[in-house]
Amino acid sequence: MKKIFASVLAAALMATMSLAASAIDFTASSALNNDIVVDGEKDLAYVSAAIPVNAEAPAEAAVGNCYAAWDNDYLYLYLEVTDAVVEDAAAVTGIWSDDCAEFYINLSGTEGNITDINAAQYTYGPSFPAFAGGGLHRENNMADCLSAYKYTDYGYAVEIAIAWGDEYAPAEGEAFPFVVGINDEADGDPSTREYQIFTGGSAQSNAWQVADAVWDSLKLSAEEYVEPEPETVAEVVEEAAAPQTFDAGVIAAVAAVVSAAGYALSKKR
Ligand SMILES: [Ca+2]
Ligand SMILES: [Ca+2]
Ligand SMILES: [Ca+2]
Repeated sequence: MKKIFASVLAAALMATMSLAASAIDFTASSALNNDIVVDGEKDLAYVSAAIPVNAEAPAEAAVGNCYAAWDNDYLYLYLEVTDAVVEDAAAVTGIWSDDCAEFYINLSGTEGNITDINAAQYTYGPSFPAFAGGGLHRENNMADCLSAYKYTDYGYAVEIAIAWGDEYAPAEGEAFPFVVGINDEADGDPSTREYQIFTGGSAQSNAWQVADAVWDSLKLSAEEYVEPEPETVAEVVEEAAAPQTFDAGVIAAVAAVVSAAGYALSKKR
């Protein structure tokens, strides 16, 4: 009897754990005090932890790391995709069966079909002339969104800025349902998709239709890029001396003396 109870308990625990594992909390850094340029290059303002897009991915599938940031106008998303074979621009037919990324947001505060609530799927890939996807938020705000891509030695990178729209006011500490997916065309036939990999795994494969509780989430944090401290006197002296033929020991000694003098001076004041 005890044994049965223990195994039932274990099963219940496993179910709880797998449920918890299906929705992941991610973070967007603040770009309120830093500029982001939507150009396919990773800006310094993307300081929050990478959002891995690799759940349940077979070894040969395209996977990626996404970085998110926010300001009062946009949600910025920069995604580096490792894709062994990225189709030529000429082969792109432009929809979900090609090499591209899918970014999902639900700003409605409720669950439902993404065509009925303030939610969206923004689909974008290398050589895409515009966003594909769906949802009410996309319909209302696509004209104000920005996008860029570049091909890289590991695959490609895409960067998009999703305009928040009139119905959502971003604020530090706010969180909303969010998913990232990667479509991978891998067999030379752009009419078929070989892999589709999400942040939350196969639980997200219906995200293109329904925004529900299995979506992951994104929190707008206060984390931000901070300029490094100005160089110390010792570092400036060291740099100025570097191209010359002075002995390194002499330079270090001079730097130490200057630094010590500065310290003594500041102590006297
Ligand atoms: Ca950029
Ligand atoms: Ca591919
Ligand atoms: Ca294919």
